[in-house]
Amino acid sequence: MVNIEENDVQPSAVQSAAASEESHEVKMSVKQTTVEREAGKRREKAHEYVSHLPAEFAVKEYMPSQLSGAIFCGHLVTDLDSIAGAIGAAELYGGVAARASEVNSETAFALQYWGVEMPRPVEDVLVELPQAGVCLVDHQQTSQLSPSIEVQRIVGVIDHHALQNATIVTDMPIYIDIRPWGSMSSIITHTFLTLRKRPKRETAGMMLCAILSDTLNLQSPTTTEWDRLMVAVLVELAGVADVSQLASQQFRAKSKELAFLSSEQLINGDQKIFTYQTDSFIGSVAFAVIETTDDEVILKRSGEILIALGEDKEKKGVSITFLAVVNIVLLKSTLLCVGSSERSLATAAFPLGKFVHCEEDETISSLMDLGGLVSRKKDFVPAVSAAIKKGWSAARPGLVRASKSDVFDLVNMRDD
Ligand SMILES: [Mn+2]
Repeated sequence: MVNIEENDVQPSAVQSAAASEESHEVKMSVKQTTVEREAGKRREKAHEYVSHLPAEFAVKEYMPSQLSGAIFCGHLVTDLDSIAGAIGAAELYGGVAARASEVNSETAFALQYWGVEMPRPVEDVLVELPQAGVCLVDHQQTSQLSPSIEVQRIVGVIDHHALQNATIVTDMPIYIDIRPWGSMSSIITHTFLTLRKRPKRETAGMMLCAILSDTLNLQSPTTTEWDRLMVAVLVELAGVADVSQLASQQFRAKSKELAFLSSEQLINGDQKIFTYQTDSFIGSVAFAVIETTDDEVILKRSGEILIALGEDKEKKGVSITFLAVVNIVLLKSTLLCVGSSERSLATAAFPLGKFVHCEEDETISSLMDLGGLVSRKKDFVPAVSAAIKKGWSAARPGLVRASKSDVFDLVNMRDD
């Protein structure tokens, strides 16, 4: 039984490990990155876990039999956590990894870096294995589910997202493992450890990259102690000498493709829609996020992107549309507000936000500097929801101002 406590790293051991390491370090003045520091602090603990893994696998803990031989598949508009998690879970439980869409440039980088074969499209795998069940990874909402997957075939869910009212509904009990951690790949890594199984080096590498991606190098507010510990474990299992270098290569790969994307593709790469019903506001808020190492490249195109945002808003019939450009190195964000409703809601939601000059758009301020807010799940959507809860109302005909603004009901609110 692996028993992990959140604060059981001995301070003295940390200091002496750090001291002996520094004495062998040539560049002593180099400032440690968050990942280096956090992984370094947990190196001994991670080594302890890894060194206790037996050479041969023996089943001692619960092994869900329905996942054996299953197809593991992540969400639509797939990302690295969905792909790495599917690969890790397929290896762990003995099944086949599949993908719900084409992969992004960050995922392609990780697959190439670790020499891992691209999972095949889920549509093909479902036909080839007509008897196999499906285990959803990194999602459980019907809106993120590949339309090729029949709900009756779902035998499991491994995820780290909120359960809201678009969650799948099944006739039979299924295997569920949902934990409030920063990355689904952290859950799979932890299960490898509790089942005393060692992932292949390249699988460990994929899961490491996925945790770095989902937690923005362990710096996102969604990061938990478990994510930090699993990163340290995977650094050892994958034999990564310089995790910061790997992270920066990966984040560069992630940003590279953005330059070639149209405004429409940028908006739809990672957009989620939240529906609200309060006394003062009934409607939906689309919230798109672009994570990049170079936000200037995107912000230079803000005029063109704002026009596309307006068209996208009309096409989807949403009340409000936001796009946040997140600099994942400097950990700061800029919010694009397409119209007066957006500016009004942004002002209510982000009182510390500052409207900044936009060259393309001199008459109205459309860009808001959000400072150090970076997470849709923890920063952006809670602030927007709170403003709506407090009685913010869209200045639009057909919407009645609240008489009782404290009555608040969220309908179909989705999360990262
Ligand atoms: Mn994820």
